[in-house]
Amino acid sequence: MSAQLDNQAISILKENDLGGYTIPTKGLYPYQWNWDSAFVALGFATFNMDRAWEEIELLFEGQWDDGMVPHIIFRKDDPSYFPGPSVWGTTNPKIPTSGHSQPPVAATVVRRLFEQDTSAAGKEKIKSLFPKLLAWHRWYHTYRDPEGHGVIAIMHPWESGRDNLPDWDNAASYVDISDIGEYTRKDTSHVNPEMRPKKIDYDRYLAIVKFGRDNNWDPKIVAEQCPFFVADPGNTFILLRADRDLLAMAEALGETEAAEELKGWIALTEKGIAKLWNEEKQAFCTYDLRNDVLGTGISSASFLAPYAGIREEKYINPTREHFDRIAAKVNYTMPSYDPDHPLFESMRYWRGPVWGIINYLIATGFAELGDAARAERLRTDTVALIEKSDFAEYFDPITGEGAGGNSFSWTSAIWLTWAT
Ligand code: 2M8
Repeated sequence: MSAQLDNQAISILKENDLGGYTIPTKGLYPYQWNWDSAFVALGFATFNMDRAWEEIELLFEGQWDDGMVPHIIFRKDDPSYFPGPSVWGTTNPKIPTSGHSQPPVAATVVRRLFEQDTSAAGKEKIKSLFPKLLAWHRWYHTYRDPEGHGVIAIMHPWESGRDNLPDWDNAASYVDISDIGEYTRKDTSHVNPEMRPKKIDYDRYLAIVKFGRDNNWDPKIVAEQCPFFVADPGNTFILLRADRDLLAMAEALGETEAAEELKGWIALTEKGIAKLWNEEKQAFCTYDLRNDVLGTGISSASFLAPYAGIREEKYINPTREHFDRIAAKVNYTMPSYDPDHPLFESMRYWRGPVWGIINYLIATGFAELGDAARAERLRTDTVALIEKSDFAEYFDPITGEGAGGNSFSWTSAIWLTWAT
């Protein structure tokens, strides 16, 4: 079974390879996505290291002058996806891109490639990628944490990568949707609409894109005025982890000034996460910085504290308890949203389904904590899901049914690098 699935996963990555960069899946997502490409690089690294580096290098071709690495790189216009480059209206001189970022997993991936590839060429790759990664992290800390709270905000649900998470609903309800005009979605022609965000979500997504476009995607204006600006435990923990990985690379490269800058960000975030801790829920939640509201929902990102290197028992013990509560409730961990919450929906995208990449991140954290049992539960559940339902985009945590797109790149990559 395993060898057959290995071959299938390799074939999917090759089929979705459009020449140096990989699309998440045909039809539904025909462009290069930011964190998808980072995970895909881990998959390629299991059988073709050069191709793994290339995936990351092509992602950074889309980097903006201010350091931001966009969430989509539009290498050629494809009418099967909405919203395409003309809706974003960005002015990046190099390649058309979207106007905001996505979870910064790339530095963590690059560190792994660097450790795997001990060749002289590997050293050259990292030397050229290091300043680009550092600039991106600096952009995040400057513009998505403008007041220095030590937590990272998103300006659009898409920036979290967890698009229709119930935790965005309240903050997004303040976004004025009266001026968005007519539009036609494409996603619901590829996938059952029951597995996708609702119309009200898309109305709000487009209103925020309009805000960005009207303000030339200026990150300073975004920080001051964007109608949606919510601190995300996902991006905060992922960046904290990535800062630590970048610090390890800075030390290996003798980049002392950068190392000091990274240490400052790490110290700030280690303290800042207290702002996301909901004492009553005993969990890490979102924080709506525009409206000053601490969220109450527990999502899969609430379990990323170990991955971020957080070790305080006051955080870790309740995190384990929530894990066990949820694990007892579903057949397959980790649902993207708390199954005890009234807004949980087992098949609707980021409101309940299991995502292989998130399982991989959470399990990495638990394993590093020495918590092999919980890490292994995540891995064996992921294996069981893929064996049952193939390389789907996401899975129902109760039935194990696959959902969204199929022949999905990051599910294949996660299989190759971790689950198999
Ligand atoms: C999903 O998001 C895109 C927008 O970025 C979409 O639905 O159109 C999310 O799952 C996101 O995390 C992912 O990177 C992207 C491509 O797989 O699809």
